[in-house]
Amino acid sequence: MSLVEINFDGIVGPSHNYAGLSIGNLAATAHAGRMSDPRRAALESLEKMRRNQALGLTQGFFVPPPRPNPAWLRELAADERTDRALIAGAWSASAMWTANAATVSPAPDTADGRCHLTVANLVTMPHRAHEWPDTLRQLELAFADRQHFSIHGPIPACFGDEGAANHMRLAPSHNRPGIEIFVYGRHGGPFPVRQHEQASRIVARRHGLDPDRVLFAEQSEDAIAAGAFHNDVVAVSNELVLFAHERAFAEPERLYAAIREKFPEVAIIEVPDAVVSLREAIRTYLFNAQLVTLPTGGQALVVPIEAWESDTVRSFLDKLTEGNGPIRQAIPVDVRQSMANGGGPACLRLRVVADPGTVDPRFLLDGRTADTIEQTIREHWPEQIDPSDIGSEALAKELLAARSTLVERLDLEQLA
Ligand code: SUG
Repeated sequence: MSLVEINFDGIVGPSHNYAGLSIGNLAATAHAGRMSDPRRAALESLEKMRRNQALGLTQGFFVPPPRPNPAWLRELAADERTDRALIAGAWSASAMWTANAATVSPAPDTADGRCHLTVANLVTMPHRAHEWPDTLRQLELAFADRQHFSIHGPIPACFGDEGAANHMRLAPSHNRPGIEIFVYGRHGGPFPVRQHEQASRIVARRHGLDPDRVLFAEQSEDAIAAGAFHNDVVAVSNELVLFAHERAFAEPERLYAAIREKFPEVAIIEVPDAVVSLREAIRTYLFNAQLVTLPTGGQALVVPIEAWESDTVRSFLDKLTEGNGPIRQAIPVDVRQSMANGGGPACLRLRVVADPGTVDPRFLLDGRTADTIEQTIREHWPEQIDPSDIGSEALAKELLAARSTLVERLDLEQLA
């Protein structure tokens, strides 16, 4: 059995829009009311998948859930008197950010030798709190092989859980035992804390992780207050590399010491505030990069184009990749439509370490599937959604039909 890292990207749904629903996510609130381009958004994210695959990486995907969510609108007893923000919540395409779909503990880390996934309850933001039932159905289908995977439902709603966006893993290679780091928030200044400590601890226990190989670290209040609503906006790890902003964690030295105790050979690349300020790091999403191991050796950082276009960040990246360190290459990608809602390259993917042969092949990308997805997007995704269109019955029908066409063409009618 060969365990590799598979990145499951969320195909951007046809309802992608800018309703500004995520308080504390500065990009999303700054773009509230702007016209969105769902077709472009979906094509940008598909292009990212194709490019990563061309690097020799294994690529999977999840399909968007039905939006506007008919079940959620029924539960809200929604009618013409209902608050517009609640209606917009039912229309959100936020499931595209699959880093928030689940927390994943690969088989080499768990007591029963299976890969464990806990679907994230996302309870802090109403527009995301109704994602998990559809996500769970999809995880149960994609990872139906019970010999290799164990899927857990959401943890109790009193503890906010936002999935892999607040979880990092360090291991000598993906297929060897590692340590798992759970990052939670306690204080967020003016903004809500979305990952609760108890949620992280419950996930670690459910997954059967060895307590000696688990670390819990508090995210710094500064980071959340500056707009890093998830840890993956200020830190990312891969194999034995941790790339983080100086102000990412409440007690960085303590965390780094605990990591070094387990893996003395770890490379911790901490970016000082004086080199790239927290504000610039969050504006450009430098850390919301995909840090990947290339089949040719060495690691690459797949960064948003916004980071590439910032003089400060670019000169940092040039120095980083010119040096003799583990990160050899920076690769810019254009996911501007997603970025305008606060979702960079790393938000758009869920990392699962698994043998691709144990995953339902309908969720793995190949050239033909990518062409089918592209054609469906070009034919059925709207070119524009004006936030004032949200609530329109005619548009709702069109969006649900577009999503159904995709699901049928991918032979995923179970998710209809
Ligand atoms: O939860 N934006 C998402 C962005 C998620 C980014 N994910 C990671 N960092 N892993 C969020 O804030 C905006 C949607 C809106 O406002 O309509 C939104 O939900």
